[in-house]
Amino acid sequence: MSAVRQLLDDYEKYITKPNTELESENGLYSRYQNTILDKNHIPPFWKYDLDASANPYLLERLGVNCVFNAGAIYKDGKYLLVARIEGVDRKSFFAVAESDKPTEGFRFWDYPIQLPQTENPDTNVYDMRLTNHEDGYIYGLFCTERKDPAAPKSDTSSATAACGIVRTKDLKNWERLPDLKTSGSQQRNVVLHPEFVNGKYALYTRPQDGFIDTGSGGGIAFAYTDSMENPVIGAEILVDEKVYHTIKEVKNGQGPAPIRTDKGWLNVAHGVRNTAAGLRYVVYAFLADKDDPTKVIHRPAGFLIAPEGEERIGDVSNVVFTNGMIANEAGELYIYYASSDTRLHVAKTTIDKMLDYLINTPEDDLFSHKCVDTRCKLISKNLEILKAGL
Ligand code: M1P
Repeated sequence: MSAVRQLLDDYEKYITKPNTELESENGLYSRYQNTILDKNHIPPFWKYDLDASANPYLLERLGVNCVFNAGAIYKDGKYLLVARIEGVDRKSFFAVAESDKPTEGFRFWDYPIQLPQTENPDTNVYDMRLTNHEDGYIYGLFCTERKDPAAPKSDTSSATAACGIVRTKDLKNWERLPDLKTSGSQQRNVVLHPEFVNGKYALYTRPQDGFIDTGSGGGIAFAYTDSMENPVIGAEILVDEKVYHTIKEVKNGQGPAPIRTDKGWLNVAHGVRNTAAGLRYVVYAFLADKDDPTKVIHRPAGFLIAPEGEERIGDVSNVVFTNGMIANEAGELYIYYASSDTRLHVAKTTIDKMLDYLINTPEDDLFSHKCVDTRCKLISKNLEILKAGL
């Protein structure tokens, strides 16, 4: 068999291997044995020059480092992910991967997305959130990163983050809109709400003072714009603030666009805390009022998903991050989460289970002694039940 044939066969075998649901550790969701997307899902013809005369040693010419943080959408019975792919040159870009199934068989379309540019080209782009908006478009909001123009010449690492915007109807033809104009100096993790609110487009924002530090930016906020062709937001209303000694004490950010349920808006986000080993990113959830998405009505304490086992290790270790989830007609919910900025996984649950979790899990008591009181109440209730006999 030729070396090229071998490459193509290995790739085909890898991307079509079945995935196994693992036993749930908490009753709420289950993980899967294999990753959904990683660098081995990249088609060989994106990396190698397959012309034997130009590449006699069959070397990779354009390597890929990792595949992670993916936006997600369910369209015409297909599960579609817009993944963040990072080349070995550190530049991230987007590509669509498609499957008939939510947990396996994702295959990238032949070409990555060739993102139209504004007059101020993006140096780097990442973390697209897809929103199927009631205006009829699918919007993709992502972080566009550029060199900080205010940095001194010798500083070749300071950057600025802003929200780039594209829209499409088919994920093939993308229209670039102007970047979001906000009063704060930087923005990341901006997400479009799927419905008009008070007749306006509504956005989840995450104002931040610096590129990494959110500083005075207090958490996930909510803001309005009259149009997406001229996206300008005014006041940012704090929806879910960062809080001392919680899983979101350093910063947080909206995950995918929230899902409307009969009990309210189901939101999934990421929270970041500090440790001696650096920042730790976890995924958490909250429920907002169905008539007022700015009003959080349930905040279960702690994380929903935290990095486990091999998920802990990667280019940026101790991180799980999500910007994509899909609810299907069967009421199943798939949360696509990446680990350690390296690979993409899926967690499977249902809308009903998530609502039960959101509504009935106690909120964070914020003090150890109060958390112990809450736990003791549960223990004494359970001991009564056990004493009475099962
Ligand atoms: O490295 C972890 C994550 O860091 C950023 O998230 P945040 O803006 O909340 O710090 C993003 O760059 C994200 O892509 C990355 O996964």
